[in-house]
Amino acid sequence: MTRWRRSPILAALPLSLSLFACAGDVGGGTPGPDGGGTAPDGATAPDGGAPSDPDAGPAPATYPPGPYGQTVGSTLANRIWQGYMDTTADADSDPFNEAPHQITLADFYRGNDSRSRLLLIDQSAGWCGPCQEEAAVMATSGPRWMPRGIRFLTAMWQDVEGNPGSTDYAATWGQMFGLTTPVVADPDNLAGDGFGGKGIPFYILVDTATMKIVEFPQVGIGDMDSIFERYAD
Ligand SMILES: [Ca+2]
Repeated sequence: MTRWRRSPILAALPLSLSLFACAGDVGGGTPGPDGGGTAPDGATAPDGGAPSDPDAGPAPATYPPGPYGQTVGSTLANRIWQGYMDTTADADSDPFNEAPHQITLADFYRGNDSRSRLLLIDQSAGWCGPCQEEAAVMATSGPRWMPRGIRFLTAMWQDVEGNPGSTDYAATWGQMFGLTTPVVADPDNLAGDGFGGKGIPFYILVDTATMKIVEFPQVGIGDMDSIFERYAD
């Protein structure tokens, strides 16, 4: 898998993507991520009798205790983003026809998602060609593996011009590649900073039973099937 160094290389930008991003900018000025208020933490289940029922709505988030770290084998500290993940607000599996909302690592922890087995965090940037290729792979890999407990989270570090990722751009990215997996804005580099990765896309595999880092894969998503199979239902 090709990785790009962590700096924008605008000259290599495909024209189609550039035009798409420009079109997306026209409608700028939408509310920032902080105005949300749709955090899942306070959601109440429709009945109190089946807390483990995945259809009962999000239970109060729990998360493994520390100590936390950022190396293989360490427990990853919980992280909070704003972005898109399909909810039970509608019957489809499109994350992007709903308002942006808070998404945390706790959402993928098996204590809160009983079907969850493994999480692939993919930090990408709009200017990164290999990130675009990998997003196209995720569009098919996601629906294939999600039913077997493999979870995916794309964190958009920067947009196509190297600006900090926004929820608007997270939606642009997800819709551009037809993703059904969550996409968040990562302007603070929470999915990259501190892990020692020098290239992008940057991947972190997390065992969601413990939220411990399994590895930082050096291969593309299309070559992760054998890893997924080890954890899948
Ligand atoms: Ca939806």
